[in-house]
Amino acid sequence: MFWKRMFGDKSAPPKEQAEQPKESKESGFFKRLMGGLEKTKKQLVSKVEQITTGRKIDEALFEELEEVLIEADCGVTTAMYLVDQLRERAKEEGIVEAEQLRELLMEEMVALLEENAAPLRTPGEKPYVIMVVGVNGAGKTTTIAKLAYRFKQEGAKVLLAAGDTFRAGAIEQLGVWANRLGVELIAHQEGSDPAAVAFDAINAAKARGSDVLIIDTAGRLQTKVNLMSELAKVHRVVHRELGRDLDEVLLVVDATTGQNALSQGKIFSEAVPLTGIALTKLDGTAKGGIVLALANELKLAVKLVGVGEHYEDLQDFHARTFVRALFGEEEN
Ligand SMILES: Nc1nc2c(ncn2[C@@H]2O[C@H](COP(=O)(O)OP(=O)(O)OP(=O)(O)O)[C@@H](O)[C@H]2O)c(=O)[nH]1
Ligand SMILES: [Mg+2]
Repeated sequence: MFWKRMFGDKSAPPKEQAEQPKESKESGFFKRLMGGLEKTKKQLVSKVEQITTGRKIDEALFEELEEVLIEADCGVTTAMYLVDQLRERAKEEGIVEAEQLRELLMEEMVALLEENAAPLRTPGEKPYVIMVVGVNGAGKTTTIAKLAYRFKQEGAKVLLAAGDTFRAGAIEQLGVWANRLGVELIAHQEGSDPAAVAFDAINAAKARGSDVLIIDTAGRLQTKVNLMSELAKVHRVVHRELGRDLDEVLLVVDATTGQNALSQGKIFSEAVPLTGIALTKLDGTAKGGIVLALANELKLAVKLVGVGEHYEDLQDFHARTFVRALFGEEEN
């Protein structure tokens, strides 16, 4: 596993986890992903099927396809790109039946996503530090809990930093997760300086020999300049105390927000050096096409996807698995 590769299997995962047969767990993951993508599937794949059934390829068809992709929030640029690819390949490969475009569309989606994909960085030095940023309510704190759960299962010693000192109840929320998951927490008073929390957290992680430190931050609209510079300051302090780059600076994006996600990606990456995206709430949206827009237009790797509120509902993003799940095809 990710963690053991780096630091060795020094503490065995809890029994109940170890006893789960691996195979059923993995196909369970796939089913959950598929279930989570149900709405996007209806919006996108079912419509692609409708317009391509029993039809010959013509220009009107390509235009309809483009519209379907835009409605599923792939974004105009990306929808046009994908349809252009299809047009070209249909011509090159002499395809006339519209139904054959489905397979090509899947291939093109996978290619686009793979080009910009990357897994979570492999741990180098201890502590492995993840800073989590994003707009209000995107799912940052929940994603942190899910990550903490995962690292703990892998035998890592996890420390969380309650860097959202702004929203009432935010510190308690992370505290409840820390308790439930049995991981440590660094927290100050509500209203205190988030950079000071981060400072303490880094030094506590070093002193306590934590394997992983995950830093929560307050939700902020990307348009609020002062809040964005506060975020840059928190990052600067962490970077300085750590004496190297953070392992991950993850932008958490709510998949239901649609095209605004592109503006979030652009502006947050001007404030802090984003290393990837965690896309949440894919289970509640018909607009999962945003994954394609983010990869294509921002060149930011979607690394994780959230498909539910439970702490197990976080998955590594795999382009091929994602597209297969979207099209409702079990992997072989
Ligand atoms: N369905 C679903 N809900 C999610 C997912 N991720 C988070 N949520 C829910 O989204 C809501 C907001 O989640 P939080 O983790 O508190 O979001 P946040 O970004 O920390 O919010 P602020 O700290 O207020 O900015 C909660 O009700 C979560 O349960 C997901 O993948 N699927
Ligand atoms: Mg939060």
